[in-house]
Amino acid sequence: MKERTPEEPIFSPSLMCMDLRYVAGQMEILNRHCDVYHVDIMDGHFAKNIALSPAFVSVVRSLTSLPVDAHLMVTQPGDYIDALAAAGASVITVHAETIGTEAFRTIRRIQAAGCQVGVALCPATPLAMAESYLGYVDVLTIMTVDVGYAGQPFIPEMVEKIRLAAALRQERGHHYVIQSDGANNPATYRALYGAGTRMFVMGSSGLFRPGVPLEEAYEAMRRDFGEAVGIQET
Ligand code: S6P
Ligand code: MG
Repeated sequence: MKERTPEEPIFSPSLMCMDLRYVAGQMEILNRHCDVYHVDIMDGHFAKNIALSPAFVSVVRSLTSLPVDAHLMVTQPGDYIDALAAAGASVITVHAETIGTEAFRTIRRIQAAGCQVGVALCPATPLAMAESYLGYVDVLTIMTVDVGYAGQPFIPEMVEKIRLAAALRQERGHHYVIQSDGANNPATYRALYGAGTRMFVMGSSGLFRPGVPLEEAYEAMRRDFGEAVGIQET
C-alpha cells in the first residue's frame, strides 16, 4: 500500500458493488484514484449470500498493480488461502468467528503464503475475541453492517468498537490499520474517522451510484469526505 501519514485515509472500493458489466473500464478509473481493492468472497453459509471468488481476484490482479484485500466471509477460510495467494491477493482477511480453534495456524499460513494478515469482526462479535493475536494483524476490519449484502443501514454501536481498537493499538503498540466495512458514506465518515478508521470500504452508499459515471462519483465521494472530515485529496 502507498506510504501514508497516520492521518491520511485509504479508500478501498468494494468491487461487489461495481457494475460488473464493465469491470475493466471501471478499474481503469479506480486505478488512478484508489489505494487498494476490496473483494468480498461469500460461501452462502457464513454469509447468507454468494459473492465473488478467487477467480475474480485473478481478474482484478490482471487489471491492477494495487493491493487487493480478499474479505473471506466463509465458514472454512483455510480452504481458500493458497488459491487467493496464487490469484494475487495482497491481504487475506479472515473472520475471527471462523478461525477460533486454529487462529494462529491460519495467521501463519497467510504469512507463509506471502500475504498480509487481515482479521474481520462481525458487528455482534466483541473485539476481545481477537485480542490474543492482534499483534500479528495488518488490517483489522470492523464490520459496520452485518455480513452478506450491500446497502444496509449503519450500526452506530460500532463507532465505540473502533475507538476501542484504536486505543488498544496505541496501548499495546500494535501496527494494524483499522478498516470499517459497511455504510461508509457522508453520514458516517466523520464518526468513523474520528474513532480511528483509516481504511474505508467504499460500496453502494459512498461510491458506486447507479447512473452516475464513476469518475464523477469518485470526485463526489472525495468532496463529501473532505467536507465531513476536513481532509482534502493530496
Ligand atoms: C458486506 C460486505 C461489504 C459490502 C460493502 C457495501 O458483507 O463485506 O464489503 O460490499 O460494505 O457497502 P455499502 O455502502 O453498500 O454498505
Ligand atoms: Mg467486505
